[in-house]
Amino acid sequence: MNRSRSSQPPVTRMTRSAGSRHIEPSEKLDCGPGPYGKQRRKQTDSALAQDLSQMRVSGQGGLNTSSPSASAVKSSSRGGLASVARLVKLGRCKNVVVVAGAGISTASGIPDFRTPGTGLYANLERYNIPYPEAIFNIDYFSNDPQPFFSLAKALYPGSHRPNYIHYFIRMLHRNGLLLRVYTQNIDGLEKLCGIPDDKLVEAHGSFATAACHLCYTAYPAEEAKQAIMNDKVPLCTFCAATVKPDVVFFGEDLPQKYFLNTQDFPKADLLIIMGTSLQIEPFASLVNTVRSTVPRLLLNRHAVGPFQKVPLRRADHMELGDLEETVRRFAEMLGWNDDIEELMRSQETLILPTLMSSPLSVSDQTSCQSRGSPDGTETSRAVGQRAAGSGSEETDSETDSKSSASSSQST
Ligand code: CNA
Repeated sequence: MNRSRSSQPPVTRMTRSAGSRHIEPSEKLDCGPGPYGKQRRKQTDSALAQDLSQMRVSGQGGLNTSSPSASAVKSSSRGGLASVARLVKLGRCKNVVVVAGAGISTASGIPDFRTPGTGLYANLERYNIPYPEAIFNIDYFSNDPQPFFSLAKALYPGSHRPNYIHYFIRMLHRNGLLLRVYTQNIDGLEKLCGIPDDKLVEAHGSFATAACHLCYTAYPAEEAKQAIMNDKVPLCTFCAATVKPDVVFFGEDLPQKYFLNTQDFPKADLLIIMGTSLQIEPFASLVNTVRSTVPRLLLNRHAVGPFQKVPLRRADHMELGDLEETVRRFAEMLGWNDDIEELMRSQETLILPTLMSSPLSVSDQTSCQSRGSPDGTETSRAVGQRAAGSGSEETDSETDSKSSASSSQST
C-alpha cells in the first residue's frame, strides 16, 4: 500500500466559491494550506490574472428568471436548437466545448443543488447542517465530516448510471467534435459513459482519489470509500486528521487541469452549456471566455448567467425545458439518435459489473427525484441500478480505459 506524501495532484490557488460572482482579491491570493503554496503561486499568476479580468465581465447580476425581461429572453430563444444543429451539420463546429452541471445527472436519479423541491438544498434536514453550503464547506467538514460523508455515501460512483445526455457528449467525442467537457459534477458519470480522461475536466474534483484534508497526504481511495460506506471516519496516516475524497470544497483549490480552459475556450467554435445554474465561481465565468462570435447554446430548465440579460449576444441560443428531452431532440436533428442508443447499449454491458446496488442512492435519500423519462427508460435504469455486483474505484478506471480505447477507435 503506497501512502506517500504529496501525491495530491497539482493544485492552484484558484478556489471554488459559491453564490457570488465577486471574488475577493484576498481570497484569490490565498494559496491554501498545502505544502507547495509558493510554487503554485508562481505557476498560476497569469491564469489567475486572466480569470480575474473575466470575472469582472460576468460580475454583473442577471435578471430573475421570473421577470418579464427573462420571459422576453426565453421567447427570443426559439429555434436556437435547430440553428445550432445546422451549424454542426455544415461542419462549422469542430472544437466543441461543453460546460456541464448537476442538471445533466438528474435523469440518472441524482438531485441537483438548486431545483426547488427536489434539489439537495431543499432536502437537507437529514444532514443536520445549519445552511446548505455547509455540506461543501471545508471548515465545517474539519469540525464535523459526517454531513458530507452521508452525502458522499449516496454520490460515490457505482450507484448511478450515465443517461442519454452523458452519451450525447460522448457522441460529440466519437464524431471528432469534442474539444473538452468541463463538468462541475462529482458523480463520475462522464467517465463511466466512456468519455476519455483527456477530454474531461472534473473541475470540482471526484471520488477517484482521496487525501488528508489538512496535510494533503494521499490516502487510498478505495479504503476511504470503504470507511465512509461503513460509517467510519478515514484518518490520515501522517497527521491523523480526517481524510476526504478529492472533491473540491468551497475555498479549496481547483485541479490544475482546470487551467486547460485558458487554451480551450479561445479555441472553441461552439460552447454548449447544460444543466447548470452558473452560480459557482470561477467555473461560471468560463462561459464568457469564448470569442464573442462563437455560438453559445444554453440547454437548461431556465435562463442562467449571461443568458438572463437582454439582449443576448448575437451568437447566443438557448432551448429551455427538460434537458434529456431537449438533448434527444438535438440528437434527432443531428441524425445521431440511433448511434447514441446503440452506444448506450454497448457501454451498459461494459459498465454493469462496476455498478453496485445502493441502498443509499441520493434519489432514495430524497425520495423526491423525478425518475420517469418520456419513453420509460428510467424504469430499466432503476432496475439496472439494483442489479449489479460490487463496484470499486479500480473497476471504474478499468472501464474508463477500455471505453476510452473504444471511443478513440471510433473517432
Ligand atoms: P445547480 O445549482 O443545482 O443547478 C442545476 C441546474 O440544472 C439548474 O439551473 C436546474 O434548473 C437545471 N436542471 C436540473 N435538472 C434539469 C433537467 N432535468 N432539465 C433541465 N434543467 C435541469 O447545480 P450546478 O451544477 O450549477 O452547481 C454546481 C455544483 C453542484 C457543483 O459544485 C457540484 O459539485 C454540485 N452537485 C453535483 C452533483 C453531481 O455530481 N451530480 C449533484 C448535486 C450537486
